[in-house]
Amino acid sequence: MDLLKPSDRIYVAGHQGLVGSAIWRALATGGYSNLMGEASSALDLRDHEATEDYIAAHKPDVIVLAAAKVGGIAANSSHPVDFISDNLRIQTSVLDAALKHRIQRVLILGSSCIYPKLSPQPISEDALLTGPLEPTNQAYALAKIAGIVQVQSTRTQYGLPWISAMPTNLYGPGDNFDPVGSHVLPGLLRRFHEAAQNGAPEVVAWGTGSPRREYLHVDDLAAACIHLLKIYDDAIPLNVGTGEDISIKELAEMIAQITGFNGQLSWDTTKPDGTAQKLLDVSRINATGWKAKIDVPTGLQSTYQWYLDNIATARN
Ligand code: GFB
Repeated sequence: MDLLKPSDRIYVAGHQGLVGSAIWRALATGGYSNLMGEASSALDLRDHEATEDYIAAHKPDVIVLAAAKVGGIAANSSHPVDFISDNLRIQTSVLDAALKHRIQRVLILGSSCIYPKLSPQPISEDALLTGPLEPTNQAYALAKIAGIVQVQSTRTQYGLPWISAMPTNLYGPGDNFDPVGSHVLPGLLRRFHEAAQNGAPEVVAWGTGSPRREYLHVDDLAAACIHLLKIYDDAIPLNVGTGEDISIKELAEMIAQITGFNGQLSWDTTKPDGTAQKLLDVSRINATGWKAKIDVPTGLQSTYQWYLDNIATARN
C-alpha cells in the first residue's frame, strides 16, 4: 500500500518552521517535487477566508499541517491565550478548507504535552483524554487535542483518510534559539555557547534539572511523517519518538561539553519544572516499520554546528 504518490501535489503548511522545513527537505530529497508552501507573511493561516482562498486556488492532493504557534515552558505559561487561540484558528482554517475541497490526505501534528500530566510512562496513545493536563501548557495542549479530534471526526463523518502524529520534544536545524521563549534544548545551547565565548563563570538553568524529556531530531520526525503518509490510515494518533529519555541535568551537561563551557552549572529553582516525565511509548509506530535513527549526542552536535553556521540569521 502506498498512499503517497511521487506526483502528488503536497502543501506543507508552515514550511519555514523547524518541523515544516525538515518535512520539506525530506520530501524534496525523496523525489516528491510538487511541493507548495507559503510564508506566514504572505498567508496568515489564522485567517479562515485567506486560507480557504489559498486551498481553493491550489487544490493540493496532500496537506501536511506543520504550522503552529510553539514555545517552551516560559512562553507557554506567560502567553497562554496566544497558544490556544492561534493554534485553534490555524487548525480550523486549514482543516475546514481541506474538508470543503475534499483534500484526500491530511497529516496534522500533535505533541507529547497533550497527554495527562500523570500518565503512566512510557505514555501510550491510549492515555489521551484520561486525566488532567500539565498546567504550564494546558492552553496549547487543548488546542492540539481539538485538532486531533477534528481529524478523527472528519474520518468518522466523511470517511477521508486523514491522520495525526504525536511527536515528542523536537530539536534540530531551524529551531528558535531565543534564550527565554524557546524550548530548553536550543535555549541552553545558546546560553552555554555565549557563556563559553565570553568566559562567564556560571550558567543558570531553570528548575531542579530532574524532569526527564525525550528528544527527537526533526529529520527523524520528517522521515516518520513521510512513512506515515505512505502507509498509515487509522484514527489513532501515532506517537513519534525515540523511546528513550534523559534528565534536564544530563542534557545541560551534554550541552556544556559540546559548547566547551567549563564553568559552573547552577539551577534556579524558582522557575517551573513542568511535567516530571514525558516519555512516549513508540511500540505502535515501530511496529509499522519506522524507528528513530539519530541519537541525542549526534543530533546535538550537528544542531550546534548548524547554529554556529547560521548564528546571524537563526531565529532568536
Ligand atoms: O522545552 P521546555 O521549555 O518545555 O523544557 P517542556 C522545560 C524543562 O527544562 C523544564 C527546564 O523542566 C525547565 O525547568 N529548563 C532548564 C529550561 N533550563 C531551561 C531553559 O533555559 N529554557 C527552558 N525553556 N527550559 C513544552 C511545552 O514543555 O514541551 C510545549 O511547554 C511543547 O507546549 C513542548 O509541547 C514539546 O518540555 O516542559
